[in-house]
Amino acid sequence: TGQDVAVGFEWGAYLKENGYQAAPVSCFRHVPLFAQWDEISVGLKVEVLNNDAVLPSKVYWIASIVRLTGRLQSSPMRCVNEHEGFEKDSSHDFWCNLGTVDIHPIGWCAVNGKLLVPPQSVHQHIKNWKAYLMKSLVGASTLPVDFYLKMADSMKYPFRQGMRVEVVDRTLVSRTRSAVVDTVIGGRLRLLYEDAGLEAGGEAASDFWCHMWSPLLHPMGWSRKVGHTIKSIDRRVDMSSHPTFRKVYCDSVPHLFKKVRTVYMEGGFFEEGMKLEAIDPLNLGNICVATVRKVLLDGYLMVSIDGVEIGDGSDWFCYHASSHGIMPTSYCLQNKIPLTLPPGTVPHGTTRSPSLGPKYLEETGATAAPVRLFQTDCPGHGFVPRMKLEAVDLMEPRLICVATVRRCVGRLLLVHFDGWEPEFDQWVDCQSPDIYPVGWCEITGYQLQPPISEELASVGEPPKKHKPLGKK
Ligand code: MLZ
Repeated sequence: TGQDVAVGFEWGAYLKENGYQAAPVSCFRHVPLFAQWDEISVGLKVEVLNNDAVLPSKVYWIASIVRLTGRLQSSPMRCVNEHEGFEKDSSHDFWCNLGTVDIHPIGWCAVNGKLLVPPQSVHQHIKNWKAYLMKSLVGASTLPVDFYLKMADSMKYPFRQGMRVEVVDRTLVSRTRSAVVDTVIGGRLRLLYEDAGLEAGGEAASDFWCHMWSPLLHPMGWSRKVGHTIKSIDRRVDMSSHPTFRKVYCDSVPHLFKKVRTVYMEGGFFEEGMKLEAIDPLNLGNICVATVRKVLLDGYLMVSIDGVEIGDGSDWFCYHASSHGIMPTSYCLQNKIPLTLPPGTVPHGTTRSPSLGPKYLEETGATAAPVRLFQTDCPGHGFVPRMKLEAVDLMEPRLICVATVRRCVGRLLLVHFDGWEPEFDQWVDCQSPDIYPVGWCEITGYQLQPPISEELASVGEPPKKHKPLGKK
């Protein structure tokens, strides 16, 4: 379920030892704490679990935020704290995740009958620590009292086990398939296809993970409404002994889903045969020459990657006209991104070139899709190359991995997975719901995939490029 490998990974040490910067929480709209990040600043004092005490019950001590790796310095849900009494000595600083439970506003211990006890090492060199504490708390600011209440609210999600949705078929990306929500973690859904079949142990034979705001996810009835192909449910497959299917389940309603931007299809829209550049849905690190194959309703398009098509339409992929995964034909050239060209159009041995060139259009007798049809807005997003984050490996979307922003081009980010070959890199939109700040997995209880260790990477085969959407 994505939670099966228990490997400890410490972001604090990883950032500190390597001098890495993490992308601030303020870059991620879809995460808990985003709305509250403004209320946190260096100098705030908090009550935090004291691990340096030999007492049978949990005790707390005051710490102040000395480095917020958020907007101020650089990491998100984590901050460096120093326990009061250690001001001159940074060796006692520690990283902690503001989203985890054992940090509280000043006053919390008093209200909840908990003890404030100084760490043993502080005790030794401060005689009257009560007086010391009183002095240091005068005029100090702390977390807003409703900080965790608001955070908990922002972590309530409208999807429930048993809700039915339509989602891309991981075995055939040109069609959707109906699925049932099995698990919801941090807004991410584990979906079971309704006719996936069961393994010997009773577990569903095939699942799919995506964020509830993923463009791959739709309400029931969407495919028929826009004219997208949907796999008809194989009624012979009996899933009824699976706990998720034993629930009385209901169709999810459209308002739970991310709205797509309204596009006006009248007065000149995408047309079949028009050329464009598109992120290859099966190799997300490649931006390729592509063709509009079919115009569906509500602004959706079926797009294919030139030169590698199977020919039966099974590799066409649905992009909305407002998607940032499709760009005008000059995009890569203008942005110095190597464009992946159809095999055969470039000298042997090269697959990428700065541009498609007018010759290709001429030879194929095609027209380029007009630039005005593409979404070209670029909000200031705050990401810069080298920032660390947690990112979904969209080819195996149950995996959330330690990652780095490698390039920023307009609103697109090239995300690299630490320790993996560059072939695993993926282009994502800066507002993608599949990227998270450092500490997100810890808050939501999701297993984070650490960088593959150098030891492993140097033994035997280098990691192989994986197969389309989820094949191991
Ligand atoms: N089955 C794949 C997993 C790759 C996961 C990489 N994530 C960045 C492989 O081992 O190739």
